[in-house]
Amino acid sequence: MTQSLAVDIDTLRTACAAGQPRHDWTRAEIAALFALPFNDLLFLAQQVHRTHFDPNEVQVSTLLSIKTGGCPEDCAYCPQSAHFDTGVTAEKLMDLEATLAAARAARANGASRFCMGAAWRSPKDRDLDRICAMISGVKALGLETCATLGMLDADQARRLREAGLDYYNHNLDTSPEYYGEIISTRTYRDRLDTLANVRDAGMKVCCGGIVGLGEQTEDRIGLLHSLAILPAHPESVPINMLVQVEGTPLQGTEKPDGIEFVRTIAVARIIMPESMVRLSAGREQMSEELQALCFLAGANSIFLGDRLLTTKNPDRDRDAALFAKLGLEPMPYATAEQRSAEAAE
Ligand code: SAM
Ligand code: DTB
Ligand code: SF4
Repeated sequence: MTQSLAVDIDTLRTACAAGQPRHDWTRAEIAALFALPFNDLLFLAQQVHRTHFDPNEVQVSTLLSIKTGGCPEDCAYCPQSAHFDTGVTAEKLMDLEATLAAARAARANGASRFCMGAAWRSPKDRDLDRICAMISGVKALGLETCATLGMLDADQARRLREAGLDYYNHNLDTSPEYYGEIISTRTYRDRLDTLANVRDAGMKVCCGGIVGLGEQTEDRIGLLHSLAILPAHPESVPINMLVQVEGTPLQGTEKPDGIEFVRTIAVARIIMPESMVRLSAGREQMSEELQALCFLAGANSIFLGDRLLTTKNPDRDRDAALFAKLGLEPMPYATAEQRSAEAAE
């Protein structure tokens, strides 16, 4: 018997609404979700969201650039690449005390997770001692730890895990087909290999992508498909809206439609029902209404604090006002920790 490639959307909707994770998604199914009438898509995303999460809680992470600029990679979106003149100057790895002071401030401001980012292709073994000390120090403050340091081999991943690293962020960014248009200094396979090393070392995965790279809907489908067919769904899925930075090749790229962005969030929520979906970079440029639609579509995590790595994020007062208007609460640390423990079982 030949199998039909056509997707029966009513059957798919009924199956999705139950909120059970699957790893055998086809691109055709994901495309069918993208093509749903907007109201139907958001309703389905809310149904799925409510099977696993309190719809009024948002997990809050704070980001710190511990090693800024001078990166040898050529990611066309990134202000930290040494290939482009963006005005970001290369700095050395931050010292331990300054990092811990930033983590204490983040905790005081309600963050449950502290994410340390470095503009590296991959960490040098000589830097890992200080990185491991930072991780242990942040963990001792009672925060979840996350790092994004570029590619890792199996041994580096193991060392980070032993130091207490909970999450590793490593994005696929876009579809496998479009990847080569954006980055030439590494491959999709390299990214998947690092993700496997992170998993094998026992860490949780934070992996997502960017909307606004000049990609087509097909590439957003390809990105979400690559994430959803991983052996385990990433526990965190950051969806970034490109922050356009003067000097990068993508400066001036046509901005994607906000509704397309919301659709991307909603489909991520539906196909990875147990993951935290992070409304990540780009909030500074978004209206309150667009952010509210993203939360309605199932986003339940943000970066809080007036800086991302090198670009602006909304300041705390603006986010506090938005949370108050929408009746949102920061996810208590205990809940975030408990969810992480459950996911690890
Ligand atoms: N160098 C490491 C790496 O690439 O994995 C870690 C830091 S890198 C800045 C982390 C992620 O930030 C990238 O994978 C990309 O998804 C996101 N990013 C970088 N520049 C961005 C921009 N201008 N707008 C939106 N997201 C961006
Ligand atoms: C992610 O997906 N987005 C964050 C975090 N992971 C490391 C980084 C956004 C960077 C935006 C550009 C900048 O501030 O330099
Ligand atoms: Fe380097 Fe990461 Fe920026 Fe790419 S995204 S240039 S790897 S810091």
